[in-house]
Amino acid sequence: MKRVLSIQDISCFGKCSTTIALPVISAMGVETAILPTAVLSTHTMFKNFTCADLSDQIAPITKHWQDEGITFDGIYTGYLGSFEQIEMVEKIFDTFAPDDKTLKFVDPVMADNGALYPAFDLDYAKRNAEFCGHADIIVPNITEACFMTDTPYKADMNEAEVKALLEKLGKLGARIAVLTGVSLSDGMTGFMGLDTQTGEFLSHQNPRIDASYHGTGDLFASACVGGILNGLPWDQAMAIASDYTAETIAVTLKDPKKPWYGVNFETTLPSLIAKLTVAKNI
Ligand code: PXL
Repeated sequence: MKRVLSIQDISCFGKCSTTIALPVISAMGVETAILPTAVLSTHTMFKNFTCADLSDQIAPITKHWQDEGITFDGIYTGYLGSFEQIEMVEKIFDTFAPDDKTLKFVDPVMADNGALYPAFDLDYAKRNAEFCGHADIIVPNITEACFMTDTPYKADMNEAEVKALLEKLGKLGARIAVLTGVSLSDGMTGFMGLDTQTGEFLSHQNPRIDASYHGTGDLFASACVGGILNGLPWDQAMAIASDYTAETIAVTLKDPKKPWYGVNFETTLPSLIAKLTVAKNI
């Protein structure tokens, strides 16, 4: 069984980051270890959330893993809280992913809809850009990509603009640069990625649903990581992840008791596994 390490916060209530990565990747048949970077009472869309930074736990935890000879087939990072934590994760890459056998998958969570999240500033975005250079695959949304590449933000970029942004992202150093939240035609949304080794652009679109839910970026990224560690090519893993995320948003919207703080990803997990099974048997 493949084994992945997910490095991000635990938002105890609210469905995002670790509380999505752990169930989704595990359900895809990949052993999932976690390194929590902070514990929050809820995610940051709630008011008055508590937050305990766990930076001082990172070195002792990873030292213990080293002593135990623990290894990973992939490392997936999401929401990180500080410059210090980015530096710690770079060291974890050096220690636990010293060669290109271990997948380094970075979702540089820090912004959306044209704005940085309140905890972050432009210097943090630049630091994240440098960090992305250490990854194999990066999956920023358009806002994050713009902040990392000094590109003016535009909500609706056309295909040529998306490709130009991907070229700039590719120069950060990751082999595969993927932009999420890309709309290539009216009423559709999805991703477009660039394989910097072949120069090939690949994209996938789903019907756009006008609802914005917390945690859907984490859902997409987690399903991508699960698919890739199941041996699927990155673009196929991402197409399945994109279909799963779109289906989950649609199902959530139909729920009369739908929670405002997150999506019903639990309901659609069987469908994700079915998509994965079909893809693996082709
Ligand atoms: O879904 C990304 C995410 C993860 N963790 C925390 C967040 C966010 C997005 O805002 O606040 C704590």
